[in-house]
Amino acid sequence: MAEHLQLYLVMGSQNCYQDPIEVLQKAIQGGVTCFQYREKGSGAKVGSERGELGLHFKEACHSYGIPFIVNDDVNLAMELEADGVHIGQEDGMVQEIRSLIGSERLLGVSAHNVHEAEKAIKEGADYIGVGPMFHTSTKKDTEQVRGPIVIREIREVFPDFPVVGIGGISKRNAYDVVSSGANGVAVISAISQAENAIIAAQELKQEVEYGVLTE
Ligand code: 3NM
Repeated sequence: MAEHLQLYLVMGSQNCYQDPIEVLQKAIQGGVTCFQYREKGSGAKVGSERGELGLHFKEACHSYGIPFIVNDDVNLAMELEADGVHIGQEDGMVQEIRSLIGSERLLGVSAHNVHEAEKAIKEGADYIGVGPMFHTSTKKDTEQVRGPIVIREIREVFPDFPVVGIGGISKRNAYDVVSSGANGVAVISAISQAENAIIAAQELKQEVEYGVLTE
């Protein structure tokens, strides 16, 4: 799991200035190792269009051999035969979601501090997403920014559990997140709104690799 978290792209059509499928394909070519379909917020597709786009995303992920995870929506994840689901603190009980998706699918959980991390891990998460690392304008209802220090705090208690940082991460600060102990970085805008998603992913990947070396 930890390897998949190196460069994790989270995205829906509402995050893109260019064709979302092309953005995803380029991002994977540039080095993205995992993808989360997060069709959410203003301008997001609903109903059958949401499902159809998800299917295209899944095909793109699988043609390059990376996991396809669905944000929040267990029904959509099952319908699309996704590789996993990612849930927030408010999206339901970890154990309950686990019983719905089975042991084969991945379950990611957002955590904002050591306490939430501990709970998610004990309840059976496969990885945790910790944020916000930095200020972000992409998600409006984030918790207070405490930065990569939270990753260090979680690492002290769970030295080996798969952890990815999220929130305001760019090529300028990805190194700080990984050198603090995260297995990788999760981004929305740094790739989805880049002029060239291939280059954006390559540059981020380089910072992650550098961070892993000096951790
Ligand atoms: N979750 P960007 S921050 C989806 O803190 C999400 O849990 C967050 O977008 C959290 O990479 C965030 O554009 C948005 O800052 C990340």
